[in-house]
Amino acid sequence: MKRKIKFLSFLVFLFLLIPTLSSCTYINSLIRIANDGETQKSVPNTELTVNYHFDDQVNTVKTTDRNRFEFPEKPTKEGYTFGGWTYKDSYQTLSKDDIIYKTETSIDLYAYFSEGDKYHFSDNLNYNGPYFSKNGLPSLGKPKVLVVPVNLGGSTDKSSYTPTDMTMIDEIKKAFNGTSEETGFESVSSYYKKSSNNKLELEFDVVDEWFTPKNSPSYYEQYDSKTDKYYEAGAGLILNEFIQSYDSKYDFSQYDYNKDGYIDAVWMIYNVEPNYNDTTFYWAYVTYSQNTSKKYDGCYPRHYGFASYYFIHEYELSRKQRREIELYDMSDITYDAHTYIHETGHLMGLTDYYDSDKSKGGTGGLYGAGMMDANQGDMNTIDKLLLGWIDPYVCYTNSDVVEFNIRPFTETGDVILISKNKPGSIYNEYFLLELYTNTGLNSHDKPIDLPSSTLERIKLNLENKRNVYGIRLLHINATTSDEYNGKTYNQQMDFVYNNSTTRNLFVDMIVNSKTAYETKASKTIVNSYALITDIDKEINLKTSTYRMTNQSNIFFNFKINELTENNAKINIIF
Ligand SMILES: [Ca+2]
Ligand SMILES: [Ca+2]
Ligand SMILES: [Ca+2]
Repeated sequence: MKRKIKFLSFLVFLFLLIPTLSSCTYINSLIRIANDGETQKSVPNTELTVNYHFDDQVNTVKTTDRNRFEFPEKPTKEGYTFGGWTYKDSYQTLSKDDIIYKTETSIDLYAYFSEGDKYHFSDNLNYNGPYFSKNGLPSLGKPKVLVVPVNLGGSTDKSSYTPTDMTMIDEIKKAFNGTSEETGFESVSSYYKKSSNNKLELEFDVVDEWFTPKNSPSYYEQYDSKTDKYYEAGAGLILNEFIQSYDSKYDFSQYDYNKDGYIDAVWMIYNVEPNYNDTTFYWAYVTYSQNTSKKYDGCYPRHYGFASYYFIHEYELSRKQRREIELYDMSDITYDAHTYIHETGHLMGLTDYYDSDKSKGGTGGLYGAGMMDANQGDMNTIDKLLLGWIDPYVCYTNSDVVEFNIRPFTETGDVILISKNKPGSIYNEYFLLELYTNTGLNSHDKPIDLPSSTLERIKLNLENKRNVYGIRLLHINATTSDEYNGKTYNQQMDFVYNNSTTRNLFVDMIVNSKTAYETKASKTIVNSYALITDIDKEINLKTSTYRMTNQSNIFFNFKINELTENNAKINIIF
């Protein structure tokens, strides 16, 4: 659900052992490299000379027909991994299209090598993850997802929209499938394509009419808190009604991308304003139906998202309702998909990282940073690792390689996973170290004038100035529990730790202040201390008061040998 309150429905769902997840609010980005192919241009009809630089050698290749251009065979180098061809002093790995459309007739390309091996973990949320993500939305490939406009009677404020207008459906289409330019930030689809570096291309089929459930809206709203032989939220009833009545029109098996017998996900967008005072029904959330009474085209309906159409215009909505202040500038967003993007993260099994229960659990966390915390910016390192989008460098005590050259995480996926012992799985305790930059998907969601406390919270790495960069270090404990449905059931998933109620957190950002004087962050406010930028100085973690989950000291220090907005040279010291 959205950040806000969540609390109410959170408890209800938790009690009934129904996984419900959450959402929040915003993003947008300066697209450093827009590769969407929106600009139609033709391949120049000129010969192309490419000088390939590899160590001290230069290999020149001429191509007469640019359409037949191919990169040469990958160069090899002992102890290194070839990461692609780039321009000089650039971290942008180039594609064929990046080259052939160039108007220049001669180009110099440089081989990019990473030191040490990247490590591909075979486990991820969809296959080996916690219970919630089972039978959910795949995070790799090209799944298709149905989006159902649901008529629940319409807006309470009809001044600007007719509640079952086709215009609204067109806007839903923009929010889910639109381009960066059309939305002002990203659509759900364009966001995930960028964030996953093309590993996830979601296509949303938006139903071209409003589906009206057979009972009155209040029936579903009230049903939400009732139990049955299986638990079903009111929105789940609507889902099942829809599937039943559209069975003849749709082959639902096309929405089961991973062929596990469950429709991967269904989004329902209703035409009533969200209720900021009671977030149990008219809100944004993700959960699943437990109704397995009938298969449709060989599939059960299962995971679904439920959210108001009006989140597309939350900027106007929140100003009007004075309930949720904007955390950053949304005035340039035409169709705001932040809420749907966050919730779609839940459909793939990601959890919320904000603290939904202040009375319990440890302090710290991400302080608002990231899409699964305050609905802003790119997904974090841990998210992309869980979703199977990145291959980290792995470094552990006794590693051969302890020096790494990493490029901006948001644009390249470069990250160092630092573990005490050689990790066999991502479901473990470790640290993730990245070069954070406020570029790409991190570039839009910058703070606006807010009450100072909120501003401080959200300012984290997102100062409204150019070229914010530095090292971000996250402490992760992604241990899973076997006891789903049991006593150790935590939050909505069978991860042992979460960022709301457990003493040790699932993900905790190591900020300067923590290494200096805090055990676990006792402060919930951090600002410019969020990024570590000290060069040529050993960052002393081993003797800090910060503790691992088992209360032992941190097992490594590190040193930043070089730091620019394009790359960082990091030395891990065990
Ligand atoms: Ca059918
Ligand atoms: Ca499926
Ligand atoms: Ca808490």
